[in-house]
Amino acid sequence: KNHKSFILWFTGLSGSGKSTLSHRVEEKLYKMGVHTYVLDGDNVRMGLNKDLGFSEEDRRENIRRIGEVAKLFVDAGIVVLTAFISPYRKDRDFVRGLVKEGDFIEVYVKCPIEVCESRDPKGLYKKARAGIIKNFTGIDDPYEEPLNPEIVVETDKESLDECADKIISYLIDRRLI
Ligand code: GGZ
Repeated sequence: KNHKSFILWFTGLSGSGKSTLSHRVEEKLYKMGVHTYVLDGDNVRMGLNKDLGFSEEDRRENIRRIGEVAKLFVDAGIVVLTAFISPYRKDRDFVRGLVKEGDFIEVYVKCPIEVCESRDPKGLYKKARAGIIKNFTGIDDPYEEPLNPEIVVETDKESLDECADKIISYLIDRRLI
């Protein structure tokens, strides 16, 4: 099926649901015949970016490389979904500037930190509170909320499918898919 290629850039706190949501959106796109690829911590921080940690500079370099890779996927005609905290506005805007106007769609996966912390699937918030992990986003490291994201989903109020459908509708409305 012919479709445009672009980046769906999910940003939000650890435990907000970025990775789960990006994979659900991918599943829906696949069923519509859209060629996609998801970049997330599992396939990027384990490989390409395994030399990087969580300092401000390393997070910037993490996002920069992911942005460059995402751009290559877009060149190849693939819809790329990325799921990284990407806490700094200027780093996200850097990636926005890498691609054509409209090809960077910022999805703010909004969720109160209390809810993310109560989910704590990997026990990382607990470790951050205990001081075992330092510079943890939302605890002792910043998260800069998007000011003008193309899409906002609230994962504490909407179901996974409602969030995914909202994103699909956005893409259909703008004739991107
Ligand atoms: C935030 C951390 C940290 C620190 C390890 N701060 O819930 P997770 O586990 O699976 O997702 C988090 C992931 C964040 O990596 P990103 O590449 O998305 O971050 S960034 O965009 O800021 O570069 C979390 C885990 O790694 N993790 N230490 N200190 N998250």
